[in-house]
Amino acid sequence: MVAMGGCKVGVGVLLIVLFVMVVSVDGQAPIGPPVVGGPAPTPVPAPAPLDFAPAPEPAPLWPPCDGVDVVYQNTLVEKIYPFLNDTPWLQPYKFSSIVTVTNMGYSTVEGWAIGMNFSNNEILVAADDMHLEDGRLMPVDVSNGTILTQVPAGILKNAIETAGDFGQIRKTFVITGTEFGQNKFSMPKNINITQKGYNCSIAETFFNTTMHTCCSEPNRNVTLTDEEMYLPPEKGNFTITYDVTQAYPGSYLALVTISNDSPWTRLENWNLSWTWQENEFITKMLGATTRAADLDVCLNGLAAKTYQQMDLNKALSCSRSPEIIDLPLGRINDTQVGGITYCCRNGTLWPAVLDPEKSKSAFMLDVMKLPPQSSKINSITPPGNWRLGDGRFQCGKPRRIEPTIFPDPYLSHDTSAFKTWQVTCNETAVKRPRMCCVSFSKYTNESIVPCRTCACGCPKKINPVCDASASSMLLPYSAITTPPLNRTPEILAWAEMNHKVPPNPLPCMDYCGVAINWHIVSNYTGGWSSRMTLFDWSNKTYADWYTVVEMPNAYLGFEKAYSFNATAMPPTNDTAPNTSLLVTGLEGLNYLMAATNLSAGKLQSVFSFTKKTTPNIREADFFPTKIYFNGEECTMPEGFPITAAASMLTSTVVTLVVVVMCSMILFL
Ligand SMILES: *[C@@H]1O[C@H](CO)[C@@H](O)[C@H](O)[C@H]1NC(C)=O
Ligand SMILES: *[C@@H]1O[C@H](CO)[C@@H](O)[C@H](O)[C@H]1NC(C)=O
Ligand SMILES: *[C@@H]1O[C@H](CO)[C@@H](O)[C@H](O)[C@H]1NC(C)=O
Ligand SMILES: *[C@@H]1O[C@H](CO)[C@@H](O)[C@H](O)[C@H]1NC(C)=O
Ligand SMILES: *[C@@H]1O[C@H](CO)[C@@H](O)[C@H](O)[C@H]1NC(C)=O
Ligand SMILES: *[C@@H]1O[C@H](CO)[C@@H](O)[C@H](O)[C@H]1NC(C)=O
Ligand SMILES: *[C@@H]1O[C@H](CO)[C@@H](O)[C@H](O)[C@H]1NC(C)=O
Ligand SMILES: *[C@@H]1O[C@H](CO)[C@@H](O)[C@H](O)[C@H]1NC(C)=O
Ligand SMILES: *[C@@H]1O[C@H](CO)[C@@H](O)[C@H](O)[C@H]1NC(C)=O
Ligand SMILES: *[C@@H]1O[C@H](CO)[C@@H](O)[C@H](O)[C@H]1NC(C)=O
Ligand SMILES: *[C@@H]1O[C@H](CO)[C@@H](O)[C@H](O)[C@H]1NC(C)=O
Ligand SMILES: CC(=O)N[C@H]1CO[C@H](CO)[C@@H](O)[C@@H]1O
Repeated sequence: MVAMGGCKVGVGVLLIVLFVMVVSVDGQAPIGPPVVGGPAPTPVPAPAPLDFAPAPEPAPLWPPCDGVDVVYQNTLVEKIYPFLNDTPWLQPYKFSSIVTVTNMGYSTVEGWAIGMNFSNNEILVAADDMHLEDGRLMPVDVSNGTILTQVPAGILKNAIETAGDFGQIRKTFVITGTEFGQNKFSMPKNINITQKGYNCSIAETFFNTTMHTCCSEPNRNVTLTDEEMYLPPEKGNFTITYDVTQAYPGSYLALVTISNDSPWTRLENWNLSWTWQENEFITKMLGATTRAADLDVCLNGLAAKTYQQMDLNKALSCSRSPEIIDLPLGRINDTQVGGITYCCRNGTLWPAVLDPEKSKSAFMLDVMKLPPQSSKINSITPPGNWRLGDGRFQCGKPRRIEPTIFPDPYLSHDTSAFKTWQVTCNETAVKRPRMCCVSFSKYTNESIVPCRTCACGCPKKINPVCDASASSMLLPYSAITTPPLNRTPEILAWAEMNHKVPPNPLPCMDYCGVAINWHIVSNYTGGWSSRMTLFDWSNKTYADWYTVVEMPNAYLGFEKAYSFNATAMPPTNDTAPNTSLLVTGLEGLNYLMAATNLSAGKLQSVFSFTKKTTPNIREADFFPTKIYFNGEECTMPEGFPITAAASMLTSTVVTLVVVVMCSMILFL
């Protein structure tokens, strides 16, 4: 019995020892690492796995994100006054958290916003430079969730574009707020970004204080700059850029720049109009203004309902298709209405070849958005149906291009527009009446090949009746200073002298405001010279006139102009040869005056050419193929003054004539 009893005790001791051993193993478990195979996370909440080097210890908490990675990390929960010991569920606590958004995808994310769902009656008190997307001001009750966004709209560039520069691909901000009844951890129920097309995983919580989600991109194409979004810029006669420089939830600032890229067109009194696509309206404009305010559109419409706090009587234009005009030169330094680089040109846009400084016009506008667009910072629709000038130009649709970079002269970093669109406008081929014509003459001929009949269009009813389709009749050179409509007696006398029977009715006149005569003054062995005379028969004075004289085969021999400033017209591309002279008035001769008392406003200069560089120059090459006056093409005459007489003269006679003519010209 005793032996048996001793045996029982021995088993009992063994069991106890075993039990103690088991207990001690269990007891160690919470302190040591959980045996799940593989290394364990450290108790310190780890940030997002930003290090792509071979995984060191500790292992990442979540796999690397392939889109936008969002981490919410609660850093502080602290009891604050009043202390409510009897009703702990009403006790207020301060909480503070760090939110980190990192773009780990291929695409650039623009105008992003972050959504957070709270559950403890949170009141948001501060969030660094983040703002509520709905425009409410902090402190604000966010118990039903909230969307925070950067104002002006922020951009998270992609790592590929920036070589992984965290300064550009990541945004970190701290939120601070108050919550009730929860005294350990303050976590939202969910967190994600609201970017259209992105798909966020359900947010997971780690160590009670860190929440993470990964929002994958709409598509994962490898693109350096978003090719689907940005179109290559186009060239046109006029290029307009619409740069959204700053975007806010209900409004945005846009900089509009019109560039004259045409070879020789000058646009005067420009006006620009477009049609808003989402009922936007303009509250303010710098560097330009609108013709009509149309405030009733705002006051009686959606704008008045949406912006009840705003005095809409102060809006600049509520028109759906505002018409925008330039400001006078004197406003350039006026910071109230002007003060924009390239603004206030009195509506004149010069071709860049004549003056690159004056070939651009810019203005800035403050655009208010209306629902449903107004709540979304990222949702910006550029205006459509663009129209420039007087119908001469046809404008295309706005095309999204890569945001414009604005060089910063003071800071080391340039700034970029938030979004940029481009519109090109081309001169239409539609025929308009010309405003100028050209006549040719030559020292060997006494008559002029005059401007064409109805060169600038004929009025419907002309008294006395004339023939609008007949060829124009030769003029004696002396008639060139007679007003075109008074030339009939001279034309008839000249016809009689030359034994020609004039047609009945006579051909009509040219009806051009500006007539240009190209006269060959001399032709000798080594060179030749010509004289260009501009006549203004209209009542309009042309300030800062310019002409383009196209002479493809004579251009190379050009030496100098005496009273005008003639320079090479830059060719349209690098491979095209120079063919034209750009002619402007020298100081004091830059006004082509209106006609007075039956005499024309007149300017003239002699041009000299050498034959050295153009040995094979033919007779017709002495005359321009085209002339443009102030960018407008002139009607050329029907033929050249060609006579056999010239070739019969001996070169000594020619030289003599040259000397005589040249001295005459000097005294003209
Ligand atoms: C939250 O939603 C409820 C139900 O829709 C509503 O009654 C309450 O006013 C909302 N609270 C806030 C602060 O918006
Ligand atoms: C973000 O969360 C809200 C509510 O939790 C949900 O309605 C929305 O679809 C989510 N967005 C994305 C992109 O997952
Ligand atoms: C880019 O992604 C879209 C949608 O996933 C797909 O349709 C398209 O073919 C892709 N393009 C390239 C170049 O891979
Ligand atoms: C308009 O642009 C086209 C091509 O850009 C050019 O060939 C043409 O000469 C331009 N016309 C004028 C009048 O500027
Ligand atoms: C504007 O200011 C600039 C520089 O201060 C000055 O040169 C220019 O004459 C001013 N223009 C006008 C129209 O006041
Ligand atoms: C501005 O343009 C208007 C209209 O074309 C013109 O009458 C005025 O003389 C111009 N002013 C200046 C300073 O050029
Ligand atoms: C203007 O001309 C350019 C070049 O010829 C072309 O690329 C552009 O699409 C044209 N724009 C319009 C509005 O026709
Ligand atoms: C200039 O002439 C045009 C027609 O040729 C006329 O309509 C206009 O009234 C005239 N202007 C002045 C100021 O005389
Ligand atoms: C002539 O015109 C050219 C180009 O427009 C300009 O650079 C130059 O200064 C002018 N010369 C004179 C004497 O006005
Ligand atoms: C350059 O201009 C010439 C003449 O206008 C044209 O024939 C040629 O095709 C142009 N070359 C290019 C590369 O645009
Ligand atoms: C200029 O003179 C040459 C002979 O020296 C002749 O061949 C040529 O046709 C003349 N040109 C004109 C426009 O008279
Ligand atoms: C202190 C505290 O509430 N800790 C919790 C952290 O989260 C785990 C689950 O992941 C809970 O079991 C703990 O109670």
